[in-house]
Amino acid sequence: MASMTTDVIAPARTLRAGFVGGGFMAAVHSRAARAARAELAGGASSSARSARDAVGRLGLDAAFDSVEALVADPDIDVIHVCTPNATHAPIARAALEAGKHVICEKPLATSVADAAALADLAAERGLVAAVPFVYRFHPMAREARARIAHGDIGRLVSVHGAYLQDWLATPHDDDWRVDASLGGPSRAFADIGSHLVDLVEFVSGDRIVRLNASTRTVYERRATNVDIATEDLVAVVVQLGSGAVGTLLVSQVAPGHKNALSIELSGTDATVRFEQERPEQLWVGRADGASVIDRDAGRLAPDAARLALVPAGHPMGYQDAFNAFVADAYAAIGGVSPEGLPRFDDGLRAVRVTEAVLASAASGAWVEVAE
Ligand code: SOE
Repeated sequence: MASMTTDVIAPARTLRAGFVGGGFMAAVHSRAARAARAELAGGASSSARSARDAVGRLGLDAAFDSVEALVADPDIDVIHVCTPNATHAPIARAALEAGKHVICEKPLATSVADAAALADLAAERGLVAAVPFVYRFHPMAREARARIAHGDIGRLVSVHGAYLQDWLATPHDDDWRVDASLGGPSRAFADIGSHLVDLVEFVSGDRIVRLNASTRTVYERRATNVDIATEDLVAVVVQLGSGAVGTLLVSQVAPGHKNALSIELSGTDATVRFEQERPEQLWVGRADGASVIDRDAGRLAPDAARLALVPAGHPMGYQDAFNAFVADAYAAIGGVSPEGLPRFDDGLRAVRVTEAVLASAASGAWVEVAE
């Protein structure tokens, strides 16, 4: 068997982690924190009662009556923010002001002004502040990035990305995210388009500089929400700094697609394609034929190999990527600087692109994306 990296970077010391929220994402974060050998010190939620419920389900040490009590606890090192989007900014700000490191769910904030203020505050205080753009932590996404950086595809000419889901595909499907007062003015793009933009920019090493977007709200009424203004789907044409062009399709109403994030980058010599639902492989196309590269650590770039925890043929997935992200964020708290850790600046970047998408959809015009 080929030699392989045995672990992602181990945390330098035992960290004490606190969690805000008790849903699907809090469960994913707490599993990752446990895998990174943190102490799961406690949790807070929208009420003392829901905190007790979340703490019981997630197996945390203590329930805190309020978010204020959690962030004020001097023994807690890092706060994971896993609440509805509109509350991310105030909770992350309170945690940073209390001197805590923060891992905050995306979108980092529901406006550029709030996201920029958070990125500035984290930098001012010298705290680690990370956003879980976890698809960066699939070994084969890193392999695609390493090959592009090495010049293997030639000059980048086009990008083709999609993020398709169907959990809101019928009018009976409903969720807090459709309500702009909880989820923010953008829904599908802020929720999953943000991952797509982050992955395209991370893997390509290029930046979207201009875009033209169309949004659609297919259902303005759902089971409980009415007068829904947030978008179900978005189609975007993009121009990148290098001169490459591309298209992005983001939909939460695409029947049959569960979590179909895919990116395809074509250069003058080759195309690479990564699909999140098939993360064990990378497709590489050339004019004289295509090949499928397996996640075999001994044959991968070092930055991809270090994330390969088990030998090829033993599938890794979403939770592994999440665990690697949290392990790297904790390593950063321990003083190292892991390659490719998504920080609040990257969270801000995604919010900027989201605002440009909404502005373009409203005006019909091309919009420049500010750096
Ligand atoms: C729901 O759309 C969701 O859980 C997103 O919020 C996550 O960021 C994405 O990774 C999977 O889908």
